[in-house]
Amino acid sequence: MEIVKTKVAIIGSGPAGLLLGQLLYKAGIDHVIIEQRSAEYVASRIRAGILEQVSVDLLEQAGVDQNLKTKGLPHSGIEILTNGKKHRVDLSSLTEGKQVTVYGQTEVTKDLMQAREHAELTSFYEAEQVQVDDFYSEPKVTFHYHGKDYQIECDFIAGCDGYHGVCRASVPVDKVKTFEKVYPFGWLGVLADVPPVADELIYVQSERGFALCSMRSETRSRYYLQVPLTDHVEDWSDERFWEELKRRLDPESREKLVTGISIEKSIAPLRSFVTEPMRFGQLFLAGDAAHIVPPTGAKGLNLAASDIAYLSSALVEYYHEGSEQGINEYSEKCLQRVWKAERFSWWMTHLLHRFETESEFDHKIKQAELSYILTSQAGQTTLAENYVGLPYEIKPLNHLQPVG
Ligand code: FAS
Ligand code: PHB
Repeated sequence: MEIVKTKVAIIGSGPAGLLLGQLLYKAGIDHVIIEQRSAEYVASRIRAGILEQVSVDLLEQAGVDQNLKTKGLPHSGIEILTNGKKHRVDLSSLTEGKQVTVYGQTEVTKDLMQAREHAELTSFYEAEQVQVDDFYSEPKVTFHYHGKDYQIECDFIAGCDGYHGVCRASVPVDKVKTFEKVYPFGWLGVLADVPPVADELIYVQSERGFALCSMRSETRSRYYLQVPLTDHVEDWSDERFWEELKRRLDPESREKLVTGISIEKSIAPLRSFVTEPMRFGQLFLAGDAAHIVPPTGAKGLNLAASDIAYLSSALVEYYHEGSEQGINEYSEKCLQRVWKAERFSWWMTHLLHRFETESEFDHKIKQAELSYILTSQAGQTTLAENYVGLPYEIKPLNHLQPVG
């Protein structure tokens, strides 16, 4: 058994784990990352596409914003298409100049992995049989790696291992409460090297169901269609996808749409999920390990970032100032922001998707709500301030050294 001692053991090398690792490195705090998949697999995953301003600021503090600054696309508005008519929500004018940045999660992950490799930090990829133990006393992580058994002895474990990870599953059932809502449809996503249909995102509410026109760059587009949970990706040829998307678009967008061969196509289920609390002794859950949102509000990746802002600040405060205040407040502070993002993501999903079991009255009420939101300054402001991201309640991470 190979024994490794460190301060923080991070389980999972997705955006949450990698960002935490980078912020701990900048604060001079020793840590390791243990990941069950290969580095190639992690770097190839295609998921989110929108970064809140606070997430961009955090990536800048982490010293990994070089590509983001040159390749990210700042967006000051979004379009909502309903009843065949597009309505622009001017995010920036409604939020004193805030905006979002279009920059794929895949790129964020690659930038963080590149920084980690450059700093020659310890990561165990393709770790097997990962287990977390004794996180109420003397935390340990055991796993099998390259033919040897390892035991990490640490002060803290950061459970950044996603919805299906081992950390939340290792908490005694009487210590944890979960809240869940599963939606009766999924999102069929297509990535294609074709120019986006518009300069900004178009969220589509149509009688045939929800659609989303997004992008990754000026030459690469990301589109989604609401599909029944019974659908399989094999049911959807590229041609069928593009024809259905056109049916949900307005005439102008239909005319402008450039179609092409999909380079990625998948169906993701939608759920809302929250774990309370998010701290168990010396084990902290962060990102998808603790919560899931339907992607309609573009919050998943951004919530992972805000958890990591709070957790890295708490750990820096503990090791640099000997204070446990941040650690003790971690769960409550995260959950304040998590539940607001859960509400917003549920609300956007409820408003823009077609629910087969919806009564005609409920449908009329939803149409009236959307019409109010799009024609009222107050209504558009509530949408805008949630979409660009609510502020963190956190003091700046002022213990960070410049990255060498
Ligand atoms: P992740 O799931 O990204 O990373 C967890 C890591 O832990 C993985 O690398 C996993 O291999 C590893 N792991 C799991 N179990 C382990 C174990 N036992 N031992 C070691 N490692 C383990 N969000 C949006 O905002 N917009 C979107 O459009 C969007 N689309 C999505 C599509 C899909 C199919 C999915 C699954 C999610 C999508 N999300 C979207 C949400 C997504 O972006 C997450 O919020 C984001 O990946 C969260 O990052 P992490 O918390 O790091 O979790
Ligand atoms: C994406 O580009 O993948 C994306 C954008 C906005 C969303 C969800 C996904 O709300």
